[in-house]
Amino acid sequence: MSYMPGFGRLRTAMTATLLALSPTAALSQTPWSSAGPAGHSPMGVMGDHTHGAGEWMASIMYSRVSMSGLRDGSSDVTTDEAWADYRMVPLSMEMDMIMPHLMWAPSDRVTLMAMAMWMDHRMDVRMANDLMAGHGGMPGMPGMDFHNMTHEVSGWADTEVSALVSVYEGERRRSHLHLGVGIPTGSITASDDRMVPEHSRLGYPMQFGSGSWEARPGATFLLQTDRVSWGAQAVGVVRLNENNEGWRRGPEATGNVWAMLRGNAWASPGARLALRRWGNVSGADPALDPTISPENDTDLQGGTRLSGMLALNLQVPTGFLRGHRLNIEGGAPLLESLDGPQMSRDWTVNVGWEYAF
Ligand SMILES: [Cu+2]
Repeated sequence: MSYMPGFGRLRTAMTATLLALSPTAALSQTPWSSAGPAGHSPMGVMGDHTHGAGEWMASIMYSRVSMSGLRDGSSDVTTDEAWADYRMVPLSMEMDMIMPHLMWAPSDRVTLMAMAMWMDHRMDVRMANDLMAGHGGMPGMPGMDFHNMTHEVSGWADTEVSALVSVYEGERRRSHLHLGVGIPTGSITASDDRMVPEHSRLGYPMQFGSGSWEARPGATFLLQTDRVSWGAQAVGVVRLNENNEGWRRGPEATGNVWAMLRGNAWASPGARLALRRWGNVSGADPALDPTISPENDTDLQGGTRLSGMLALNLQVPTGFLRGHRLNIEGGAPLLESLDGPQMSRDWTVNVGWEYAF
């Protein structure tokens, strides 16, 4: 057709116009990719990625948090100092969580997610002898007006269902919004019947649930280079109603920034910074006397914590276990400021298995 002057130019212009209008024009960009061990965030970040239409992912995470000692602001408070003001003082606490987690994408744009949490909390406390019920109680130490005991509670905590909606895709980057709802499936009336009935209910940190319906909005931004998968995420929790016991947990905000090294088909080491701020309780549970323990005081529940975590994501690239992921991370607070006396965190470990199909 080169003998027709002008046609070539016309054809070039038409092709360029068609390309610009076509939805496949975006394919000339390199999309962000969830493939490989660096394609997922460190284990403790939820809703970091979305799935393609029709894809499912099953996951289960085990998490342990270890806490000990008390803190007011960023200063330590000793057990004896707190004992001067209270008749029950927390000494240490271990929290185990098992979280089954299911994702399903009805379309490329929307991924639905459901997460349940089974928890076990064990808290050692120093307790005044007169808080102990007469029957079957542990006797106090001779000559002491207190003894130590362990409160243990286990059960299901609150459940989350959410939609992750893709809002932007560009050259090796993408972002999605989180539209989450917290369902109050966790107990807010856990108690220890070894204590006198009027004080047997356990404090706010030992209750698994919020007892409230919750809005959990958020946003995630992902960016890849040849060497690194970067991510940033902000998620909030707002309790929408006062619970049946007359109180409401304060709002929470969590910000995460992470980086996972790319380039190996099996393993990706990485790191994350997590900043969390959570508010005090409003209202109050009349069964919790704040003069007995800081755990019962609605004004001693809030705080801010910046944690540093090291992560290792593993994925099986071939064979019959192809696509299975095992992610591990662990870390500790770098900065912690608490409305206290409140128990201080020592370390956290998250281990999880994930499989998309
Ligand atoms: Cu997934």
